[in-house]
This record gives sequence, C-alpha cells and structure tokens, in this order.
Amino acid sequence: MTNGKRQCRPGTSATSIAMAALAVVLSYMDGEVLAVCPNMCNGHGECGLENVCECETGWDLVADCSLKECPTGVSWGSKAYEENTAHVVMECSNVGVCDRVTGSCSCPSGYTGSACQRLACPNDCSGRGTCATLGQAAEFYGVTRYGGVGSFVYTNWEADMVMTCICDWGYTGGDCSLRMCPKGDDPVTTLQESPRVAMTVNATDGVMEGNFVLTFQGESFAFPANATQFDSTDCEAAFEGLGNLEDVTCSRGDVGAEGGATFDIELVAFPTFPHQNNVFSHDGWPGLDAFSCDAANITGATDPVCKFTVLQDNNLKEYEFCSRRGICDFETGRCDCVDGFSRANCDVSESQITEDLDADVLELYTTLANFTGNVLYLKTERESSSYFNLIKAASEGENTFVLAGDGTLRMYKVRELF
Ligand SMILES: [Ca+2]
Ligand SMILES: [Ca+2]
Repeated sequence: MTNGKRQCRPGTSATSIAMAALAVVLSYMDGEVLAVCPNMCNGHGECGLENVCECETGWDLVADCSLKECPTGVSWGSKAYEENTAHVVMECSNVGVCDRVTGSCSCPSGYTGSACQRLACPNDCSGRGTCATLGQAAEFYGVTRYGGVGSFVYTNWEADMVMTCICDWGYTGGDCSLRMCPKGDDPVTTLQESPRVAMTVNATDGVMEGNFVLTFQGESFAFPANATQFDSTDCEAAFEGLGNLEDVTCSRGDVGAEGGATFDIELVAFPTFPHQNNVFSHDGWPGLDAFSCDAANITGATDPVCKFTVLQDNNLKEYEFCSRRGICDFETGRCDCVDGFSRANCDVSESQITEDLDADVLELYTTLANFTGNVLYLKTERESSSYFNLIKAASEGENTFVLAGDGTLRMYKVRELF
C-alpha cells in the first residue's frame, strides 16, 4: 500500500520525533543564540540584552568588536558639505591606512602624527631650523605674540596641519638648506638714502608706565613707555642691540605730558652677515609692517599706542647678496665678487688698472659743501702696532711712503734729505 510508507511504524512514534525537535530547539536556545554575542565581543565589549555587543570606545567598527578604530584628524581631502567648507574629521585624516589590529595609522610619505594629521617639514629643515605649524609660525614669529597694531592670528583649517620651516639666522630656502651670503650696498649706485621711520608712543590721558615691546623682523626689545626714561641715546642703543641692525641713529622729539614722544629712527646700516632667514628678509627697505609694538603692559594711561610711519622709503641703499657685484654660492654662503669688487660682500670697488696715460686710478670725492666726515677712513680690528701698515706707497718696489699701524709715518724721500 502506498499509504503504508507514511504511517508511523512502531518505535518511531510522533512523540519521539517531537522530543528530538524540542531538544534541538532547546540546545539552540541554551547554547548559541540567546546567551552569546558574536565571538564573545572579542573581549572589547559587553554583551547586551539582545545579544548585541556594546563595544568599547574605539572598537565600534564591526558588530563583534574585533576591529580597532584609528585616531582621527581633520581630513586632508573630503567632499565639501557647504559652500567653501570641507575637511571634516576622519580616521587617519582620510590620508592614512588604519591597522585594525593595533589601531594605528600608517601614513604616506610626508605625513606624520598619530592620525597623519600633520605634514612633515621638508628634510627636517636640514637641521638648521624649527619646524612649526602655520598657526605656530603666525603666533611665535609674527606680531601676534607681541600684539600691537595689525596683530593677527592664523586659524584656517590647516593651521595645525601644514608645517613650515623657520630657518636659523643666516639660512634660507623651504628646507633651510641654503646659506645666505653677505649682503651690502651696491657701491656703484651712490647718493642714496637710508630708510627712516618715525616711532610715536603716546596715550590720551594719564602718564604712561611700564614697557612697550618692540619687534623688528623677528627680533625684539622692551623699552620704557615713558619717553622721559628713554632718550635718543637709549633708543639708538636699543635698536643697535638687535642682531639685524648694524648702525642706527635715533632722535627723540619733545616729550608730552603723558610721556609720549616721536622718535626719528634712521637705519644707517644692516649687518654684512645677515640676521635674516626664509621668513624675515629684505633688500634694503624692510617695510613698515616689519615694525610692531606691544602696548599690553602699559599702565597709568588711557589708550597707549606705539605706531610707526614712513619718513624715507625711496632712493634707498641696497642690501643685497654680494652687494649685486658678486655671485652668491648658497652652498658655502660665500660671494664670488666680479672683477673690480672686493670684501666679503663685494661692496668695495677696487682700484682699477688703467691704460690711460693721465687717468686718475682711484678718486674719492664728496659732493657735499658742508661735509665733515672722512673722505678716506682706514680701520683695522687689530690694536695699534708697528707690525702692520695702514698705508704703504712704493715706486718700482721701493718704499716712498708708509703709515705704520702704530701711527709711525715714514716718508723716505724726506728722510733722505736729512
Ligand atoms: Ca648703492
Ligand atoms: Ca649708531
């Protein structure tokens, strides 16, 4: 009978089948479904009510808490989410690859930081500079640190991410690999002026106490706000104390009731070996914004200010590498002066060999009727001594005139006469 196969035979009753099915269901309920979260949450989470892992912070990526998340940073690239706004925070700053076992970012070359959130400085600034974020550069090397007129901060999205080298004095280039050559005034262009600025310190009421902090091209000094305590001599000494100024004249005007005054400051000479770098540099006119003044510590007066105006900014003496009369070797930092020019910065025109029968080989002159300086000034760093000469003249190898380093004057023709 065909139905006979479907009938239960003795010993395989409906009851025993139901029992077996129940056992399976119970074993499922008991062992693997209701009481256990996936992979026991891998030890990085707690099993919740519905057998869902509640992963520890940083292990949320997948349901069994098996993959670790990496540090996050402002993404280098991301889709803009509103006008001119992008760079959302993302894992490894959306530029590195996350190692899911250790939770650390593997950054591409040139990126650094736990979340690849910073650029590395080029060549580590060649060991001749400080690697700074743009925000730090603005804060520590700009006027912000010192306040003053025109103070600013830099807070764009990459302010803490993009790095720049601030080279040590005398070095330049993006990675500070270039050595700056001596600079000077081109000796060929004459009758030029030195830059001059007026510095006015003042307040509207009261009497100023405390110090202003002046900054010029990354170097600074403090000086008494009350000009009665800061005369022309003090002013000159203070400016000349800066490494980036060689010779300055300073003339203080009348001092007002609040202690204010205006100082006429002439930047007569900058140092031959420049106290400059890739950030602070100029070719003769540093610009008015090279000067800043912090009035934050002034007391006793209302609205203290320290401001600068231009007195002379045209027809200026040059301050250029090798005085424009030589070629700078940026590897050695030495000038190769073109023929006819000498000194470390090529700023002196040598006497020329001439083929003219009646030419003046070297002529020094001043065009000023009221001139009171020296037409020729010979200087040495060696103390007075007979072991060197300041001037020596000879005809066919025979001395005719010598001014020794100790001041002894020998005029050979004259001696012969006696
Ligand atoms: Ca010149
Ligand atoms: Ca001086």
